[in-house]
Amino acid sequence: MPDLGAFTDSTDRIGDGRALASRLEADGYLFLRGLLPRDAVTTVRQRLLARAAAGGWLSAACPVEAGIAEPAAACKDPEERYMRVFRTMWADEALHRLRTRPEVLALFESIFGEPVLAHPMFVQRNIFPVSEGFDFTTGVHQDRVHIGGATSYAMWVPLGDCPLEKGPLAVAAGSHRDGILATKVGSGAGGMDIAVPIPGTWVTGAFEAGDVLVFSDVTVHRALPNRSREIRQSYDARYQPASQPIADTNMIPYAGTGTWEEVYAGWSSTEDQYYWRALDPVVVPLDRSHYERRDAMAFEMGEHGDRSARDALLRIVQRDPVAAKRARAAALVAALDA
Ligand SMILES: O=C(O)CCC(=O)C(=O)O
Repeated sequence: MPDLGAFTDSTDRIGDGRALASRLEADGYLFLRGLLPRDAVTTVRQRLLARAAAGGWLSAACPVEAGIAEPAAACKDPEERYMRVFRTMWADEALHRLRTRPEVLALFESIFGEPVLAHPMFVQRNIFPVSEGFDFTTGVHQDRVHIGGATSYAMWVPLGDCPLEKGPLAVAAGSHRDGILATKVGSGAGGMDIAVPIPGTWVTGAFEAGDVLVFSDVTVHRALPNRSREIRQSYDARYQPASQPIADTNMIPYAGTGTWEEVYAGWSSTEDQYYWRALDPVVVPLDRSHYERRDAMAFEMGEHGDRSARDALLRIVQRDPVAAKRARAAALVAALDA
């Protein structure tokens, strides 16, 4: 682990909400071993691997349960060849239920001292190994600018064991104390990079199935490169006190996976569907000011032929609600690629 320290293990604080909250407040993260039952996690892993195999993502020479990637199939969100397989994974009912297991809700309720809202939207990631022509390692970022709403906390969960070479998450401990850091157009999450020196101390660790990492929406984090032969599968879900506002973008299914009706269509039971309705969340518009700044910068850079604006422009094409903006960004991407 060159340049990276080891996570502080907070497992012995589970059940003591005050102790967990004070560690979270001090370090900006909690590393908890065995919060989830190993077999619940590995069951979801097998379900998703079956879909990965059906989609041609896994080496035909190895057993499906080994999760060995087929290098020629390497793809990433939001390419259509990724989305074709991913859509079926994101809709998996056992995956959805893992996020709202009693152990998880009890953990956050003990920290918040009130009922917890698990965000309906969450991310499931399938990271192919790094190769000469492929690298989809998550760059350095904070979540707040993308998640909005009131303060929320992510839980990052690898679906299976995740040794260091398979690319687990790393956090900059203490980086949350500086709040939202300035961003600039870049190739990081959402076409943005952090524009200032990263505060705090980088830490990481090897995960076993069932281990989880909790961190605040202003804790700076990134992934390590996946240098294994396996696809690194994980999910990151977000949680907040149920009384606090949530941004509208967290109330809909992950981009490109359809409507809730479509997501739920293949489920064997209606249990846990629309679970958030009982909490009657206060929904507010996403604060788009960070994206607006990124977009103004990206348009100007794109118009000057600066290719480093390409990721941000693509993001506008994929996700911006305004059609005219999407068209302007698409024209600039085409011009940069010409
Ligand atoms: O899993 C990854 O590669 C990135 C996860 C992440 O950025 C997050 O949980 O916010």
